[in-house]
Parts: sequence; structure tokens; C-alpha cells
Amino acid sequence: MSTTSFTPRVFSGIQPSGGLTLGNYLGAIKRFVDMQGPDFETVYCMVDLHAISVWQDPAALAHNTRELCAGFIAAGIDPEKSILINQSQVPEHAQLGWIFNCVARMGWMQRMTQFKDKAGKNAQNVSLGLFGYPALMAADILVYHATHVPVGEDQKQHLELTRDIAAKFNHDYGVDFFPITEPVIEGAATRVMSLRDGSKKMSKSDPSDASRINMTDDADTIAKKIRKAKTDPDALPSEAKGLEDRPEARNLVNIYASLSDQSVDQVLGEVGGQQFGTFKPKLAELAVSKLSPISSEMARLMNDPSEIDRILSHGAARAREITAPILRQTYEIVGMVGPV
Ligand code: AQP
Repeated sequence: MSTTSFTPRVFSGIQPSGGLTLGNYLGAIKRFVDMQGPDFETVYCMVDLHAISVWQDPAALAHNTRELCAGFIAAGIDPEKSILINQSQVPEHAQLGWIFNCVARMGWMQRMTQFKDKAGKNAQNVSLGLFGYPALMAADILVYHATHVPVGEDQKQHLELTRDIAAKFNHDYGVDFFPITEPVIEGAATRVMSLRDGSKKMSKSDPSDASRINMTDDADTIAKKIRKAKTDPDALPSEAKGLEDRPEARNLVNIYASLSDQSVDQVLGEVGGQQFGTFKPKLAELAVSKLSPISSEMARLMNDPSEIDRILSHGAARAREITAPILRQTYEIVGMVGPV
């Protein structure tokens, strides 16, 4: 079943597994803000249940969840226009997650590259939750009958799995119940790379702080990290084709394009021929001008954590108006005897 007969609804989430990075902002949150409006109902989530698939210090998890919520709001998510939640306050996510554990096949899960990357050589010692992560992610999305999911490039395979789970559930039970969700992977920065290694994704859990720009970094730190970012000795090309074998240069140009809402070709039209000594300060100035207002607003919101908690409980109550009936119908389809 396509998405056409469903209410247009957006769902996406971010793990409170560290501080927000520029990758999260450009690949996800900026897109979340763009999609907030009359065309969609929007639900944005701090996926705390996912975060504990690797060890999280409890106090840090609670802090990071509130800070992430502050980041969403500071970046432009309006908690009245969008439903803003943390996953653990909406129990239907985990309940549908169990049903999907019983729909997804081991072979499908074993193909997930993010698990292979994160588990590495340590696969026998990582949690079962890390392996099952994509089935819970499918539940996060489908418990809202979400039709569109804005994400960065790294989540593409998990969204294909979400579609496979929806299709198998519909087929096995002979229903047209779950939508086949559309991934929305758009913009110049769908995969922001590490500032130290152009072959690695910028990530909040990278041990090197110099590899990423954190949304809470101050202006000097941002400028220093960009100045020290790995590059090559050549000048910038005038067309995107000239960036093909230059991952670090391409990354910085993509970041510039995304922050300034331009295409890569437009940016290269402006900066083509420049050396990094000229381009990097320009990028740093742009990054500071876009990120500083967000980080100061985050700090302001973090002064009142009880207001953040209130926003999250209000979001959960609104979310459950959608998720409780969908879970109830799912249980009926599956044959679970319910209360009378
Ligand atoms: N580098 C990135 N470029 C573009 N998009 C990115 N996203 C993450 N990193 C980049 C997008 O942000 C959303 C939330 O991601 P997540 O925090 O749930 O998980 P992740 O993709 O595993 O992000 P991290 O920063 O790498 O977290 P850790 O280090 O905890 O694993 C997703 O839409 C993702 O695509």
C-alpha cells in the first residue's frame, strides 16, 4: 500500500547519546524545521530507548535528552506546531517494537551496515538492543502511520527495512494497515563527514572532539576546529565535478552550501579558485553566524529544565492520542485478546 491514503505525517528522531553535532543539525534538524507547516503533521522524538543500546550514564542521558529537546526548539521546532517527545514516555513505541521483532527476519537484520560498523570486531559483546535497533526504529515510525521520514544518508538502509517490515506485516496478516513510508534524504549535507577524516561520518560519539562541531561549541572553538580541519593543498574548483576525489574539500563545501541554503555549484561559483586559507575563515564566520543564535537559545532553555520536562509530557499526551489506537488495532489484527 502506498502512502496516499494516509494522513501526511512526518516522524523522525535523534538519539540523546551525546551532544548535538553539526551533522545532526544539517542532516536532520534543519530538515525537520523545513517540514513543519501546513503540509504535514510533524512528530519529532528524542529516542532515549535507542540510546541505551550502548551504555549511557543515567545522569548524562537525562541531561542529553533535555539538551536535545532544547536544541530542537532553539533550531525552530515549535512544540505547539509539532509533537515533541522522548520515546520512553510513549510506551506504544516499545510495544510495537516487540511485534516487529517477530516480523523482521534475522537475515534482514544481519545485513544492516550500521550494526556492523558499530559492533565492529566486538559483535559478541554488544547488546541485543543494538542488533534489534532497526526493528524498534520501524516501530517508532509506523506507530504513527508516518508517511515521510527526513533523515541523513546513513539511515537509508534502516528506512528500507522499515518498508520491508510494513510490507511483510501487511502481507502476512492480509491487511493494508501500515503505510510504506517515504524516506526524505535531501539537501547538500545529507552526510556531513568528520573534520579529521573525510571518509568517516561526523558523529557525536567519535572519541575525537576535533572531528565534529558541537551545537554548544562557542565561536572561538568553531573557528579553531574549522581552521584545523583536514584539507588538501589545492585551490577550490569552480564546479562540483572537481570535488569528486577530494572528500575533505567536498565536505567543507557541502557544509557551506547547506548553511547558506545554496547549491554546491552556486557556492563554487562564488569561492572557486580560492585557497583554504581564504575559504576556511569564510566558512567559520558563516557557521558561527548560523549556530551561535541556536546555541545561546539552547543555553537559555536549559536554565529551566522543568519547562522542558513539561513540554515533553505535553508532547507524550498528544502523541498517545495517535499511537494508542494504532497499537490497539495492531493487536487486534495480530489476535491479541484485549480488555472488555
Ligand atoms: N554526519 C551526519 N551527516 C548528516 N546527517 C547525520 N545524522 C547523524 N549524523 C549525521 C542524522 O541525524 C539523525 C539522528 O541520528 P542519531 O543521533 O539518531 O544517530 P546516528 O546517525 O548514529 O548519529 P551519530 O551522531 O553518529 O550518533 P552516535 O555517535 O551516537 O551513533 C539521523 O537522521 C541521521 O541520519
